[in-house]
Amino acid sequence: MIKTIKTGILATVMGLTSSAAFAEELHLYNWTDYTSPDLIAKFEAETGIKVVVDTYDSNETLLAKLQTGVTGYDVVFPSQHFVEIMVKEDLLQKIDIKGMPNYANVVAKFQNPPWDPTQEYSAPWHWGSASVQYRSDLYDGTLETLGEFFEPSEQVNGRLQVFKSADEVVTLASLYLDIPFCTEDPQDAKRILELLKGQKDAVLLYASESMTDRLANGEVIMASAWNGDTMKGRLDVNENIVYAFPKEGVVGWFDSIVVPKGASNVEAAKVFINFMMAPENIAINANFARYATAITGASDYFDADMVGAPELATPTVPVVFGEACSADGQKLIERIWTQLLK
Ligand code: N2P
Repeated sequence: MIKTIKTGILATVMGLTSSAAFAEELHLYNWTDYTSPDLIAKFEAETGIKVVVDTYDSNETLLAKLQTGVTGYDVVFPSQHFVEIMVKEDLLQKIDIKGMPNYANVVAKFQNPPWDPTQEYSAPWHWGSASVQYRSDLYDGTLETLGEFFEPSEQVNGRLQVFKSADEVVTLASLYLDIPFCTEDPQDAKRILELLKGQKDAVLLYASESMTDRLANGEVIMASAWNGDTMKGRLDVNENIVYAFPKEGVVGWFDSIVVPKGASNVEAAKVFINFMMAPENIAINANFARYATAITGASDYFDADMVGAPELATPTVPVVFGEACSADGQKLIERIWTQLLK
């Protein structure tokens, strides 16, 4: 191990970045715009492990990939209800997360979370919410209600981007219609589908990537959103991009670090998980992706923009976390989605 670390440090010092310079590799599969290049550089320099990052757009894409069997990925980042689904489907490895030196840094209320009650599979990454964002200089409203998103005004017609994810869209629509998540009632499903079909006429595209670019160039003036991505867009690209906390609420999520079955670099994955539970490391990623953490002391390393950011403020509206649905509930969601996009 000492030899490995030395090799890595030497490689970094000499500016060698080809994989041949590293003794080990780690393949990450993470959401788009969710992995800080500075973080990866620090991890590689400190551990001598070469990191390769590939990206996905939704929990569904990640799940489908894992369901194909061996993927070549060592570490992936599902949201809470998808951790539960993946455990049930036997897609994840048990990892001794609680035995790691940095586990003590996990905020007590986030230890042994409901989706992994003995914390044998998942370590915290970031958490946040899903809602809607808009260009305050191009849109007349303030998104006080989700009705402005699901039953948009003429101004938004053809300038609306919606996530390409049944889970993300159906949960938000359920909040608007006051229908419980994971409903098994076909009448509820019918109401959700009607709402989404009505919205579809105004939708320019369904996609869970590039919302910021399209908002910045004005191609869309309203889009599905995760709070940190909106903050990143506001700071890095256009100051008029606003994250909404509509009165019906926002959808909460908590993303975790897990190791798929079939991963070939499990030891390197463990080093990464322990590394990410150190406050100074997760904070590098928070300063990049603009999301909250579950690690004690991380905020000591936050940059000034993180402090008091409106996107990260505790919302005054309900925050309802997505759940793993029963087979019947899941079937209804899939049926709504297929009918909508056909
Ligand atoms: C990716 C952030 C997505 C997090 N930019 C959604 N759980």
